Amino acid sequence: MRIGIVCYPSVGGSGIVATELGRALSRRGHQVHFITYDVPFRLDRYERNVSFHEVEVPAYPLFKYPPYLLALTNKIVEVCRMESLDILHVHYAIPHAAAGLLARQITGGRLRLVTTLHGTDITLVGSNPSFAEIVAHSINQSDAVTAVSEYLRGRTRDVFDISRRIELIPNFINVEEYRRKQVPCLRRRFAPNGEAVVVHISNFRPVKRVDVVVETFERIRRRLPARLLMVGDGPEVPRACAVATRLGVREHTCFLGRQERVIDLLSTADLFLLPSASESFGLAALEAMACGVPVVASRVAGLPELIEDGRGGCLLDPNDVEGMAARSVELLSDRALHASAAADARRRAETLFSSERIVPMYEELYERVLAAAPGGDGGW
Ligand code: GMT
Repeated sequence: MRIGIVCYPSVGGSGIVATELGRALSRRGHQVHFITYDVPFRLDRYERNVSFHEVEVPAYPLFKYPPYLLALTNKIVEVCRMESLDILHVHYAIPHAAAGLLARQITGGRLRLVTTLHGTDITLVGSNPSFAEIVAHSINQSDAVTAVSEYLRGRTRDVFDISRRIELIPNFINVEEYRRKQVPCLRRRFAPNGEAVVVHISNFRPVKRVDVVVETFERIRRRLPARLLMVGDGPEVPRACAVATRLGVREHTCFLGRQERVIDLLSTADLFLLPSASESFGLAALEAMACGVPVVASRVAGLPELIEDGRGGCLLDPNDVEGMAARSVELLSDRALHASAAADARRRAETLFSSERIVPMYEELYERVLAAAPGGDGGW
């Protein structure tokens, strides 16, 4: 198949999933065309069957807001004509699904539009009255729609008037690439005296509750020696730093900023903290699990679909900081318990969320959509 993929190329779960999907599809013999405003950040080397088409948004003094939607639509149309795309798969509804619809209309032909909903495109941003009508319309008019968790599928139906079937296809990970490695030099650098290493990775937005990460860590440190690695960048970094200083754990906390390759860092970690207010899926937690890192997280949104409480991780009320710290200390102070949680986490990633299991679901969806009449219901 000739498949166009639209996504946000910056660091973020939806872009990572779209890029990994494209790479996996190309290895399975499909022609994949990324149509994005920058090279997706995990697309860092030449890959057979993969091309990149840059969306350039022209600046003009009249434009207070750069017309990204129009430039993207125009590029999709160009690529569709040049490469005879069969499928356009857009990740993150805003504004990618609307661009896809418009491009399908302009090309007037056989292009089929698949939209994958990732989370905040529905929960935080999409439900904003400024976007709700266009998001609902784009979902209803796509040839097929997928959501990354049962939670997100339900929320989408609750928030919008949806007539279209939404398929559940969970996020996935390349479990061959994401596995624990030996990195003794990093371990020595971050935990020179044998401290426990606690990690958090995110885009440091308010929904991630990075202040709670630091508060939990401070409570862990009251009971055992530990270091905290904060990986990623975003608006809440200064707040997390201020909380660490106020609680007296700043010197035990490393802010590492944006990191392209997190496997080495996760291989150094003993525990992953994710006390988010909401998480449609929680891809960063899956990356940790694949590297054999137990996860302590909030029992909210899609996280219970990813993490099994008591096996490879723990789920707690998002406000139960003391509970999160207590469960973390339990895991970090009992070697046998930790080893079995690490093995459970890895096993769950392998059995339920491997690319071998999930990528064929997308292929099968594309085939059904191509076999159905245009504007049909994805072959159902
Ligand atoms: O968190 C965001 O706003 C960014 C968004 C993204 O593009 O990474 O994250 C969402 O999509 C990810 C990939 O499907 C999910 O793993 C995240 O849970 C989801 N974020 C939220 O629901 C808050």
